[in-house]
Amino acid sequence: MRTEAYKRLNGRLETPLLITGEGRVLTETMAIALWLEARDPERRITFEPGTPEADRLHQYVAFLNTGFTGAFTPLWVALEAEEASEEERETLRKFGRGFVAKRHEQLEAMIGDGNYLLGDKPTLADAVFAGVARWVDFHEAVNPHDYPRILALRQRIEADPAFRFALAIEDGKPAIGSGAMKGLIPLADVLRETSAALAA
Ligand SMILES: N[C@@H](CCC(=O)N[C@@H](CS)C(=O)NCC(=O)O)C(=O)O
Repeated sequence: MRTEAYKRLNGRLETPLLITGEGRVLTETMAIALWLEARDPERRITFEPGTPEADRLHQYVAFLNTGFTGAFTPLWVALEAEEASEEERETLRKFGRGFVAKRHEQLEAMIGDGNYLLGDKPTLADAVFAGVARWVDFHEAVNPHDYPRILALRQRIEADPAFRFALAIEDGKPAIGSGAMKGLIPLADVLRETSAALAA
């Protein structure tokens, strides 16, 4: 990802990044979420724009993408800042753990009695949640058992065959999905083809 080729697609060198069927590049989680919403007329993972359910979906995705995700920043910096002293790293870790705990308390209070964030079917909000919630294990930021609703939601999503399929693909392991995924293209090929298309 930290290459000149990737930089041409996203100058901020961040994921996620979507290349549409027409070859347009779209970055930023919220923009990609809204792109998906606009292409989900059957409302399998979203709700009809303008309805209270759609507003709540946007609220969840925004909270997860800003406050919840952002809380982990000091922990990532503690891990990645090459010039930081051990004392600075410990300070960052302390603040990071505090921020992550606060956002967990807030999310725990937001979660209702449904099986998923917005009732009884998994939506885009659950997908965004699942992508970030697992950072807790990596950083050992909080004790997951202190947040039983969040833990139960994670376990429910992580048991879903679609989640397990995505995880296997991410890990390069063999997996059988529903057939919706058409294939996996090496990043180098994507970058070469997209950069050439953008330059043309
Ligand atoms: N505002 C961006 C933030 C994206 C972001 O923070 N991506 C992280 C991974 S989830 C990243 O690519 N970090 C690059 C790095 O750490 O080098 C969005 O919502 O898409």
